[in-house]
Amino acid sequence: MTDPASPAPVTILVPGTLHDHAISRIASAFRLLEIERPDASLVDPSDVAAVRGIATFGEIDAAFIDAFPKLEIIAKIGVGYDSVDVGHAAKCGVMVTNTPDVLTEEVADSTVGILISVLRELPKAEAWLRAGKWASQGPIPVSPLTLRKRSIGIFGMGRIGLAIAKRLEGFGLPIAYHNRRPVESVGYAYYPTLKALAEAVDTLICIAPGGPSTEKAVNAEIFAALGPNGVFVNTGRGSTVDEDALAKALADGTIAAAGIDVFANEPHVPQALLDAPNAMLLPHVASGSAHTRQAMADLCVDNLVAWFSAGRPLTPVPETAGVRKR
Ligand code: NAP
Ligand code: 8YV
Repeated sequence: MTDPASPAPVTILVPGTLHDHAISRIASAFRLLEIERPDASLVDPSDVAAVRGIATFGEIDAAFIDAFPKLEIIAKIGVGYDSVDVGHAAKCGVMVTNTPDVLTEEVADSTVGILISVLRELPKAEAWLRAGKWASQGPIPVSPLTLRKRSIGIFGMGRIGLAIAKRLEGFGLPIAYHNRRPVESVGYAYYPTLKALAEAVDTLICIAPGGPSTEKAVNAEIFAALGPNGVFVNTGRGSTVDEDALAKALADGTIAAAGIDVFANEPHVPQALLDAPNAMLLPHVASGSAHTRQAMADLCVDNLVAWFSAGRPLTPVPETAGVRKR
């Protein structure tokens, strides 16, 4: 693709791995420049001034943004964009886009699946069968926990939180939530603090964004409030949880069990969580079906195409919604 205002093909930089479908669409619509990781020294000096867009799955910091004087847009695959220094991008007049909505139902499905798997110990039951214990020892002991009669607390009643709530409402369970502000259109019980929510429920689902405002918000105090019948599920961000406090709460019975899809320092998982038999741990898979990842890849590239052809992306993040094409 060339910009109507300048005849040279637009160069899009991809630092690190990206979805194959996004790569092939970028390569056919733009000039694709790939580097192994977001390190500006890996870009040939003759290409630095050509880079006008970045497409990424991962981290983009202020120094990387500063390295490209003609950078106009960072298109993130994923709805969460805590890995991008969006404040710096906004200050530099660089647009940032994400991929909301197209993954909402998938992530909500996965979250409910994780909750039920944790409660009914489905991974342990499968391991029992595969180890031949069903034949040699008989039925696996019944699961101590159940979804029945649980009360659900959702930390982050946004697009995905609402989709999770609707599903669990269909299971006949009471729903409450915590956000910084109540959502006018929903009738679920609102708690102005996370602690008050944790005290009121026995099942806490975190689907809030990462970043400074939620850093370690789920900590020892919250686990104590959730209590010994408490179950914690996190499909939001790992940075939102004090992982040491979680491991301790699982080990000493402060809470009963957890299902964790996201970690503070991915792909590294704390040993204390790996050692917890009452934790189900997943490698950040909540949006990870071929169908949904392709939709995310398409929206990422559609944002680039819309920016360079019409000067307006489809899904800007709120912090850069006011950035205009120079
Ligand atoms: P969203 O529509 O923006 O919803 C986020 C919700 O969190 C909002 O209701 C917001 O309400 C609340 N929130 C934000 N900061 C908060 C704070 N400091 N304290 C309390 N509540 C806060 O986003 P979404 O599309 O539902 O996505 C949510 C997050 O899910 C993403 O940011 C991402 O981290 C995670 N995610 C994970 C996966 C995965 O694969 N595991 C996949 C997709 C998304 P207020 O602004 O009123 O506080
Ligand atoms: C992605 C996610 O797997 O959308 C998000 O915020 O966490 C997931 O859907 C992740 O963004 C891939 O980088």
